[in-house]
Amino acid sequence: MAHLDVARIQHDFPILKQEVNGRRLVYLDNAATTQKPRQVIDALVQYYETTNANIHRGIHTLAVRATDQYEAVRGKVAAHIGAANSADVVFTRNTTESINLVARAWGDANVGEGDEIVLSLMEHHSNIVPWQLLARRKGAVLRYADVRDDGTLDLDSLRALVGRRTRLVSVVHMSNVLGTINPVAEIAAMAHAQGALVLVDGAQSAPHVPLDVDTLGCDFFAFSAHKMLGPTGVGVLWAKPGLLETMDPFLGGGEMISVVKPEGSTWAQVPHKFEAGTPNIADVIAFGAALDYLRHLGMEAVREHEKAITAAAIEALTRLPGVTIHGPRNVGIRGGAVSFSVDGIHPHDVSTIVDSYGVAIRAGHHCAQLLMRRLGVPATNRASFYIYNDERDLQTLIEALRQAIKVFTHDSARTAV
Ligand code: C6P
Repeated sequence: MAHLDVARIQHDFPILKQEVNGRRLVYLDNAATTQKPRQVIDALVQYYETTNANIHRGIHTLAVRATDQYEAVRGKVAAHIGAANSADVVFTRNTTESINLVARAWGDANVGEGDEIVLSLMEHHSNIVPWQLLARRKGAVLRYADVRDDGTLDLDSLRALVGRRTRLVSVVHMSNVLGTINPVAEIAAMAHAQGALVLVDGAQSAPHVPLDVDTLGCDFFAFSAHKMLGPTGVGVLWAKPGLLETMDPFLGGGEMISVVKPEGSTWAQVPHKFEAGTPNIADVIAFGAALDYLRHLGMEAVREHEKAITAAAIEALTRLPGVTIHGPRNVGIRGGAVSFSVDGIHPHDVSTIVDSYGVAIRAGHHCAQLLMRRLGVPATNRASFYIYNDERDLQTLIEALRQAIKVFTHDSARTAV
């Protein structure tokens, strides 16, 4: 795992210095949200101590400074995803809001009765429920592509669903449960051949893999700052050049208008048309520090580090008795969210026991109930890795799991007697 200087990175994360339950904190719930480096925390404090002002309104010095800093982050976001034009980047609250924005502002105008939206069974609820609401409003139909037993998306099933009535194909780039990275470019070509647009839920890919929206070929790309070292409360929606201009606003109010008259209003230029009201200025600016941090590390190095630790995790978990991994084994087609079940132990119990060793993992349905049903499990455990996790973290997890298995095997043997 020589791709990143992990010891140095760990030093940047104040939260990792603490003990939890008397043990060194091992934070392996990065798919839920990542920790924040000192640089991001400092950016927040510095903004409030030196700059705080509302943006795009005042012409006083602080207002101009805040506006410049906020707008500069739009450019950093564009660079992170390989977008040519920062005006195609809209700030939202999170991935969920970005997808809802598309469902309302694009969906209401472009999806009608009997039209179809194609999703997959590995979607997060954020990429299901907004489309269910749209389908209910419009009388549209949702179709779900299957997931193969090996945790990859069944492309044949997807191909069979995409047709003349398809208006949108909306898929996750990297599954938050299986870790699977979907072949988005291939899916986009398939959808475009039928005249459908493509939304990619990049909540789990934007933090972990080098991105280029042109190469992905999608029309919309959505993600959250808090899963990539940034603060909570900031999301991104990117749209292909020209697309936002064709869409109606999502929310109405200040900031998003050009002229307001009693009989109606005209809209501000994009992206401001989609940023109604005072935005989350401080957190967007601190997100800029997170993007700087990742740029300095290099996303190629981030990806290589995660491939190495994920491969080691899969190997170590496979060797534990009674552990089943859900998702592909090949780290070339997957990221670092590793879900697993332990025979005879409820995921919540596993999580509670490893927590007593200072290890934070997630247990539950991971907001992916359709996938849980497809996997035939009510819930899973999930360890998810990031730039500050190392071999020692992995060994602590494995040791804690070994103890959990021992406790439960011992207990059930006692009960049987
Ligand atoms: N997944 C997890 O623990 P928000 O909450 O809007 O920032 O992100 C939603 C979201 C959308 N798509 C995918 C693929 C995601 O993983 C998430 C968030 C977290 O897996 C919280 S449920």
